[in-house]
Amino acid sequence: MLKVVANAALRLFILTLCAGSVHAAEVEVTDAKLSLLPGDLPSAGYFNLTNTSDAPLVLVGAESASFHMTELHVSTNEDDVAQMHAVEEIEVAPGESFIFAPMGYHLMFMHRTQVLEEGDSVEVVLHFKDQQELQVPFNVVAPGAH
Ligand SMILES: [Cu+2]
Repeated sequence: MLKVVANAALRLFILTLCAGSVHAAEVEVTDAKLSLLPGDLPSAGYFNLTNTSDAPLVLVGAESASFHMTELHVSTNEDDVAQMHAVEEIEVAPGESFIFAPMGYHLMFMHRTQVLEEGDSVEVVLHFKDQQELQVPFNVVAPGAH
């Protein structure tokens, strides 16, 4: 019994104090960053998503009160032409991680609703299949910062 209580306290500790990192029962998000471009250019969200459950995890979208529109995107490079496409959903197998990174999968944040600058934290809600959702703070960084 004591051990269970100790574990619960530790989880809460992690949740509260580790910026850019959130641990929930079945999904773990780490290294959440929002790469901010000047003006009202779209900004990209990068993070690592780990499925710690024993069932497939399906990300179906995201939203943030700081932007009017947020989409799942993938960057492609066909015949040396860089393009982006919207993605309907991303499935992560049990125990696997999926990395959102430059030149690959990313969240695309469009039309900000408030002034943002480096060092800010933006709350993003990740939507999963079956109505599950997870709120994650993204650290606002300069483009190219890692
Ligand atoms: Cu994009």
